[in-house]
Amino acid sequence: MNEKLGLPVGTTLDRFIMRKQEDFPFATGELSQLLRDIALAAKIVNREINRAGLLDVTGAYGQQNVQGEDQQKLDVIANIRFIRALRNGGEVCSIISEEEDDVIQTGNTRGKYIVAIDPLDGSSNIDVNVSIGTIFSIYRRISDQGCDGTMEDCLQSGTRQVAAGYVIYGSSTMLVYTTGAGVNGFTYDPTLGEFFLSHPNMCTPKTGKIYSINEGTYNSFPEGVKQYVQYCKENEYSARYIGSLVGDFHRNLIKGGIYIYPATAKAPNGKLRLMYECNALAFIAEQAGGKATNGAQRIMELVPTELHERCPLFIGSPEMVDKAEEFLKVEVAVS
Ligand code: P6P
Repeated sequence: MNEKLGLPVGTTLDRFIMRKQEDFPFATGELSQLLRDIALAAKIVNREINRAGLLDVTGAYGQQNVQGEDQQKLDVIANIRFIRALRNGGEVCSIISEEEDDVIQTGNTRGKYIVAIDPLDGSSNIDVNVSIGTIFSIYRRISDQGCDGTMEDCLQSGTRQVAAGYVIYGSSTMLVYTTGAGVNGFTYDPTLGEFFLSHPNMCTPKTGKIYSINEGTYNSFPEGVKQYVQYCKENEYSARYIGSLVGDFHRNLIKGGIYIYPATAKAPNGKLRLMYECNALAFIAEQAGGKATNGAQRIMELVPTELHERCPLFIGSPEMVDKAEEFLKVEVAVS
């Protein structure tokens, strides 16, 4: 009985960040503080999501974002929470948000970092209690401190990310992030208001039997994607698609699988956004041993030209992404 008394509660996110900072002798703590600012906003958004049915925060906000998508009330709330946390934290000079047409200048002209964020992805699922998420990328500014961030600061390739991650508001709330030295997952304990390390050194299986794609748009898929979907059916893979990228990605990261959002008739460049969805998850996937491409090129090597540009996404277990690309190459060869 005695051995059960006083068991350690585990490693908090704060302590983990501080320990990792010690691994970077020249680290001055700004990135650590920035990660804490994101975690704080995630705790606040988590609280509002968990009470969504009790507060008047479900349903449509009544406006569309720059993407022409109907904003949900929680989209707007999450956007406010993350922008406020990043502005007040002082480490970020500029923010690219799915919910904002233009770059948000925080006024922190000494801030060394840029954040690209989807404050609440999959928000159409809020009203039906399906997992949703926040996705973020962190870049170091290129321009000198002392002024607002520039467009060059904002439009950097994914290979220049210094950190990236997501929060999944699901059966439990988790924050999963990388600074380029592996992927670690933290589970939120609302009774203590802390994230605790629960998934150290996350590695994705090299292959799997789960494929995630919206087959409702099958008829307009590129031929190679149609061939790969048929290959999955012939091999009796499991089709798992919940309409929430973070939920599908997180499941596939742990169990092995592939998520595909290809070019379609309705979305000729795919639906997902390069700066604040694809790059962040590509960094996580690669750091966990996975792969992320647009069907031909590594996502993180794509050179962005617009804040809200879209790209096709093939992401997950490396052998599954390779197999999908084999079918796409055959399509190109015969076309
Ligand atoms: P569709 C949510 O809007 C989202 O950006 C992702 O979270 C999700 O995977 C995808 O779009 C769903 O799109 O066209 O299949 O409904």
